[in-house]
Amino acid sequence: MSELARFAVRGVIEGFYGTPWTHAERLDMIRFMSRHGYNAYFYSPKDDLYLREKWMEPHPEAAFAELGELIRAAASVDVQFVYCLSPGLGMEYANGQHLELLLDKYRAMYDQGVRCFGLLFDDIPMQLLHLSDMERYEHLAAAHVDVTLRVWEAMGGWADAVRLIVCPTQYNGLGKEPYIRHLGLHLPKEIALFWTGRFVCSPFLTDGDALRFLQYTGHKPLYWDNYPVNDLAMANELHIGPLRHRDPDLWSHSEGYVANAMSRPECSKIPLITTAAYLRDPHGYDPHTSWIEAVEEVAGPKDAPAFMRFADNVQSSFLNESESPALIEAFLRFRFQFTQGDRQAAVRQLSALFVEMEQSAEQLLQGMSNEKLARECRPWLEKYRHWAKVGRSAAGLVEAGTSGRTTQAAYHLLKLKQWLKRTEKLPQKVCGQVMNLFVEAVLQEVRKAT
Ligand code: LTM
Repeated sequence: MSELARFAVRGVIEGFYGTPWTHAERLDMIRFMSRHGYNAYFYSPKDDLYLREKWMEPHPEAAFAELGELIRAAASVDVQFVYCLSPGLGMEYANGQHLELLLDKYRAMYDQGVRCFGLLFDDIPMQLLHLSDMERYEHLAAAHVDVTLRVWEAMGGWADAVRLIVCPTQYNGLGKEPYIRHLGLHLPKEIALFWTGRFVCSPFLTDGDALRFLQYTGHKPLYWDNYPVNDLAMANELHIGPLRHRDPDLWSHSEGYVANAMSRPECSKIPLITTAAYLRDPHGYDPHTSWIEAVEEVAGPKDAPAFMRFADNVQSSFLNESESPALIEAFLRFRFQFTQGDRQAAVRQLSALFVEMEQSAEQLLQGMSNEKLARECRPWLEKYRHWAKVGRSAAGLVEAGTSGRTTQAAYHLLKLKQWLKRTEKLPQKVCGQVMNLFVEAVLQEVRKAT
């Protein structure tokens, strides 16, 4: 790896909607991040009311004390603690008192040792909301520039130098949209701009797009990558697959890279380890190799093989369309052998596949050494176990059907339908459509035969 091929900011943002991490989870995550070469933790859980809806109010005493502890813990392992506020839902940008309240809130954290701040305007309406603002500003971008510059100016008067990062309301696209262009062209380069790439969840982040963003806005983007986050519409997906499709020279065209994590911190560690590998050596990064290493580390050596079998069926996301690749391969082998070769051997292998699937699910559900990982994955592991039951019934049906044992075949058919009904009620995304398609093919054969 070249010494220079390195992202300046290598961050994780607690920036999701949903249950925020606990204090203990944050402390653990900060130590984990430091071990893996991350250098910035962004505190911005959408559901901490005191960052967003109640941004004007001070944090309750206990929460404030915990934030202090986090700031010190981060500093002790060379991780920058970035304190982010999202005032856009209630702030009158033209209101001097509101600005004072915002600065007071930042200042309280500065006094605790924070030297890097986020001013986040994501997920608010694109229009000005208050009459006073409509009278003073031409549009939302003008208001955001004004308030950012006033915050920046005030921070400039503090004894120590600080860094300010802004998340624009329009944080994805090409960079040439009027709002983001106005923001970029009116804010000094020292103020970094978050950008999620072309989309909210961008399947690809490319050098070309980063260069165009610079050209349009005058700023290199600071990537806010919405992976592995799985909030809102993605809540049934478990994003434990490896990071993919981020160009290897992005580090030189950006201010840095920040991964938005899942509300499940232990699960997040798997993709975050792969992301750390990418950030460390973007040219040498191999998603699959890094993924195996990550599972080994988080699940532990005893459970890693079973966990890998499970994980293969929950890796699909906007980064990776491939569903259950190992299962697909096994089904293709089965079909070939069943139609062209030794039918009995084909059925035996199919049965063994589902027995192993069920055993893996049981092992992970009942006795994983990383209990926290098991707890966080439980709904997906349950669905995986259900699919194994469906598969076992299907294999039993094929086996009995091909050897002419009709009573047993009828029994397995009944079981298959029962398990299928139960499985389809579980909303978690496991195996995508692969198991459904397999079962449909089996049922079609049954229909033909009867
Ligand atoms: O992406 C940004 C800048 N903001 C929000 C995040 O808080 C949220 O976690 C992601 C994923 O749903 N999408 C957003 O719009």
